[in-house]
Amino acid sequence: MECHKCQSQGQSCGKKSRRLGLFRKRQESGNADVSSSPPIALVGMPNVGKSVLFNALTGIYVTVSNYPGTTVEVSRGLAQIGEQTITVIDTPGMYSLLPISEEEKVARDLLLIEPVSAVIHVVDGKNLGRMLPLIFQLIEAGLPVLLAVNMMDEAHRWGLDLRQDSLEMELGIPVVCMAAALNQGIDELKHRIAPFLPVPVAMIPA
Ligand SMILES: Nc1nc2c(ncn2[C@@H]2O[C@H](COP(=O)(O)OP(=O)(O)OP(=O)(O)O)[C@@H](O)[C@H]2O)c(=O)[nH]1
Ligand SMILES: [Mg+2]
Repeated sequence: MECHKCQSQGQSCGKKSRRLGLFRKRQESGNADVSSSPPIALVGMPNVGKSVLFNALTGIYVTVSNYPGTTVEVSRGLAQIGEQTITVIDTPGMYSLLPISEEEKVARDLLLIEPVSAVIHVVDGKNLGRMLPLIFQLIEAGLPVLLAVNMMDEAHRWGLDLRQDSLEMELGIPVVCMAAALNQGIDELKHRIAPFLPVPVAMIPA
């Protein structure tokens, strides 16, 4: 996989992605958890752009570690959302909250066992219908979900458009259209995440 950062700047440095350990510096597990707020989790089906979005949201340092008791790698990094620095977790691709593979089980456990401030469900804007069952499962599970409709650059090329307001009304959750690989929609996504985060203690009036 090529370096997403350079692709998003319209260049190609020829580097391979962080997943191969060459793009970002690895740290020992735990160093990135400077935020006291529960993390934000990126979830969604395989190949929808979760890791590209993770790279766009997080800084230089990420931790990559095996989920306890498994061989499944989970990346954690820090994102600046408004005043807060918060941990973001990039989860393995999942089709359903009812897991079949080990990867899906890890993604499910990351969502349901530990508290999360927000869940960003990343979907492919070209195949929204296919993604709907998981959207409903996440909402029904009572998770604090935002929908990131990614790959809208390709969707537009296919002549598809999305009525963001209508979708928000129908689903009752925030919806952001984006193209993470082109760095489009990242700021709006951060803006929509902010209300999900606990107010930092220092900002609560005495
Ligand atoms: N055109 C376009 N391609 C994108 C966009 N976001 C991601 N991609 C491409 O989609 C492919 C998959 O991206 P990943 O970030 O690896 O997807 P993922 O969801 O992390 O996949 P898994 O880790 O396998 O679950 C890559 O080739 C990306 O370059 C986008 O907004 N537009
Ligand atoms: Mg990924």
